[in-house]
Amino acid sequence: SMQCFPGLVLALSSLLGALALLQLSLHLRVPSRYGKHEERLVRPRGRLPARCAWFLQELPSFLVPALLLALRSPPRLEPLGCRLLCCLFCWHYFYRTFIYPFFTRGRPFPLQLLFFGMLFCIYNGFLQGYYLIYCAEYPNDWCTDIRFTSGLLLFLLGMGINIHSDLLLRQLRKPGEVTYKIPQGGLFTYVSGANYFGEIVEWFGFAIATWSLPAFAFAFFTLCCIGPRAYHHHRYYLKTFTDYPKSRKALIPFVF
Ligand code: NDX
Repeated sequence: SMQCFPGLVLALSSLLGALALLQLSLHLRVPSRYGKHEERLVRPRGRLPARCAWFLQELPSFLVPALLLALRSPPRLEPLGCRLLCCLFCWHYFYRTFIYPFFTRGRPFPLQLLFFGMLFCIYNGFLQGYYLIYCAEYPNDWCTDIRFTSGLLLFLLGMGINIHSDLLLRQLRKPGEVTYKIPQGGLFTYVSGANYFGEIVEWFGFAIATWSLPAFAFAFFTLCCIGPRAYHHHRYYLKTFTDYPKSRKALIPFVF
């Protein structure tokens, strides 16, 4: 049966950190080509409806850790800390896989990115699940540790912001519509990338609560992946809408 190989965790986490830097260097100046940043003429074919695409892409991030958990011989997650933390990860991806895609009104998603996105979700789902199920060890009172409690609070706050902002974006369109409008309300009052801000807060909260290398690597990847994207969204809005609110920032309220 499976066991913990600390060297494997270190190697996979380092590679995730390296992917984050690669992502940053590739997409700091040019955004990932999906959604409002896709050049229609360059890749007219090879897209999947947003619903299928987001479902397929995010499914492994739910399935892989859930399978690892189911295959684990009992006691599955002896310390309460590990059990709760693995469930938090699965909970987010349950939302992202089984709820978010069924309500999205997004444009068709490029197949090529879907493929890489899926690979990424398999990789990260395995790393986070494997670490929490086979490697993590917490003292019995981890649930009352300041890292666990503050991290959990940040995670919940970030998730709340992320889901609420996803909802506000969705409501900008009627079913079948594909145009872009100025997002209003919630944290969009302060930033163009409110959903991204929520997601980043969420994964840094998760990293603090698990106090683990894999989770910090993933939080860093999230920052490098959707941080620049928030900036590109912001530039797109400023370019497209002359009446775009001047005081709105790109990602972090009042700061950046
Ligand atoms: N999926 C994470 N890199 C990504 C897919 C692409 O979950 O090879 C990262 C994720 C992947 C990426 C993923 C990883 C890196 C990849 C990349 C492809 C290439 C890249 C694999 C896995 C790669 C290397 C080389 C390093 C390996 O029509 P539309 O779609 O624009 O409509 C949108 C709508 N909307 C509006 N509607 C009306 N008016 C407006 N003004 C509107 N603005 C937007 O709202 C959408 O339907 C919806 C949301 O759009 P948007 O653009 O705000 O968010 P989106 O980027 O689509 O993300 C959706 C949610 C969001 O909550 C976000 O926080 C979360 O997913 N997310 C997204 C990306 C990554 C991620 C989380 C994470 O890293 N944790």
